[in-house]
Amino acid sequence: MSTNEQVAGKLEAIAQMMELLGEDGFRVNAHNRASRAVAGLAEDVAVLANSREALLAIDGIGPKTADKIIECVRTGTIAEYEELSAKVPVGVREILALPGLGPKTARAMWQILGIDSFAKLKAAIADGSLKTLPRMGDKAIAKINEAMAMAAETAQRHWIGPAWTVAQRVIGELKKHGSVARIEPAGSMRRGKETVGDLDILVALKEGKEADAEALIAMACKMAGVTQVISAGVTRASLRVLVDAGGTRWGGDEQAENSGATTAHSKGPTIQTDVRVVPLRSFGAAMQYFTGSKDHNVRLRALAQDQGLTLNEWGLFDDAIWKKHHTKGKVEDGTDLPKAVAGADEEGIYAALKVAFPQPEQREDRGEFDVKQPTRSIELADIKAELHAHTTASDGAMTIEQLARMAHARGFHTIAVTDHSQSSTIAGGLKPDRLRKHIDDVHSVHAKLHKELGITVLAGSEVDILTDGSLDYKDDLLAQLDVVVASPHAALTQDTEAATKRLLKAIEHPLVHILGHPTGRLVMRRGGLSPDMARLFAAAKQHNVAMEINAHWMRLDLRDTHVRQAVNAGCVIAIDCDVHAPSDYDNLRFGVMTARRGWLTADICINTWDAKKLHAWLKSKR
Ligand code: DGT
Ligand code: CA
Ligand code: CA
Ligand code: ZN
Repeated sequence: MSTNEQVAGKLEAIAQMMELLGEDGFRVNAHNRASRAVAGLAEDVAVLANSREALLAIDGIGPKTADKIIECVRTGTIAEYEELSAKVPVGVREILALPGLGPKTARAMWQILGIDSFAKLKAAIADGSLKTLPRMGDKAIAKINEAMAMAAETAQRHWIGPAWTVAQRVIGELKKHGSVARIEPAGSMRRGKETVGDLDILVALKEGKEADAEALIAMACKMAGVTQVISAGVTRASLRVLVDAGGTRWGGDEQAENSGATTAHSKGPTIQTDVRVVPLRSFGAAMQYFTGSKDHNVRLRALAQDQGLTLNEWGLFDDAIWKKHHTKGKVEDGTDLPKAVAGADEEGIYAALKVAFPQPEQREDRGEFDVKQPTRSIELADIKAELHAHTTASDGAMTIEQLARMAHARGFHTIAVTDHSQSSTIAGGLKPDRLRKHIDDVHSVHAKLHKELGITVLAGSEVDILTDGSLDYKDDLLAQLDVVVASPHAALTQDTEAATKRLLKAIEHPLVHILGHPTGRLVMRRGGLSPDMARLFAAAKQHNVAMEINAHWMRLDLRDTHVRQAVNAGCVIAIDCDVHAPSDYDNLRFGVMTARRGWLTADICINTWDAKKLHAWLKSKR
């Protein structure tokens, strides 16, 4: 976490605790303003804090808050923060952090009913005492229940993005051991779930090197980032490993720090990581077993039973042979296995059981056993265009040219520049005049780079869908854009009816190509809109609008189940990275995994089309 985030977090926490103690609104606001000012700084606050004048020159920072910032930079904390923390229970702040619950309510719960934890809040809902508070009806209580459920999930699970980074780091470290033949992540990570409980990493050692298992496990326990060895044996270890969510605008926030996943000495959130060494001839069986899902495995084992076979993490065996081996008292540690029907690779297991090979992302017992003629799932390498990207003109970190060169380096034939529209003021949305100039700029970069690299750079916009469903620019301006991504950004608590009407109106707009992050949800953070998806997909099909899977791991919107619904409804899909910074291109894999969880095939994803087909499709709306 950067110092800026730390300082901003402390100031915000001071403001919250003051509010909970019923302090003067003016002081509360001063700390909130200072917190936002620090969070928004492009410079390092630790450097700025060398000069009190420099701090005071910043809008939102006053003499008192300047001193606290200097104190925080020098000592790592603020005395007032520590004093307030002693007075306000952590649980009360967790309650305040629930979306939709304000300080007045949290304070009343605490002061009147003594509620200072989720447990007590749940009890007060159960015994009806919460209802005695002012403005606390059934609707408000339902909202609190929903928010608590989301917070409980947050405490135990991790976004796939940061978890992926940890898994890759661990795999990279362990690969350095010369005896490793195979090493891969299994579990929910391999299935591409939007959140991951723990990491399951499987290793097989080269033939003749099996005795190195213990050394490899010892190496795993000593890796950088390991904060705790929960257990370690000859062939497996359970570790807690630091999750580095830094470097992204979502990462390292306070809520994650306060969650149960934090180590006692609080270096930041950690994820449980199970490393298992399995025999090379069982690697496929172990991958199958530990990839799950549990529901999928239950079905598959039953199918094996029906065919007189036993399926376990060591392989697929003839029932009689396995039982005989078992009753002879041989230990199933993998060193002494009977002859298997299959087990070295997953494909062999599914083939022997006469089940069409399901992609890991499909293994949720959602119809994968009924597939007769498998279709090829979309793959990362199929994606040839990025159609939702931001530049320094709004809130992106790259210029048009940098963005386009990166897209070309990724092997894309097309990149669409879609900066924010005027209503997104915080994101630096473009007023119509600036957009007109920006279109010209994009076109000149296109002229240059198309000649040099052959890439097509399109001028577009991510246009806000306003509360009533109208778009944020007039039609004559929209018509000048090569690509229009229409997205909801504000008023994300609208009811289903209003949200459905709003999004339908955008889909029906003849100049819209793509509906961006349709619900506006943030994984484990914000529920977003809950429109009638069936109606949206039907309209999208009718009006030839692509529904976006926003690939950022914090969004993944459409989500997997929505994708499945959209595929069945027959509308086209876009998978976009919503690029703001260079590393955002890497999020594409999460969008593709979500697509695969929704059984998407490449042909109905517009980003896989060749340049000619894609450009013709875009022009059909002009
Ligand atoms: P997570 O970690 O909560 O995100 O979800 P998973 O799916 O990674 O679950 P996890 O880590 O508990 O176990 C990994 C896989 O191992 C799971 O998908 C299926 C398999 N597995 C683990 N324990 C059992 C079990 O008791 N029975 C069966 N059938 N499978 C299990
Ligand atoms: Ca797991
Ligand atoms: Ca596990
Ligand atoms: Zn957006």
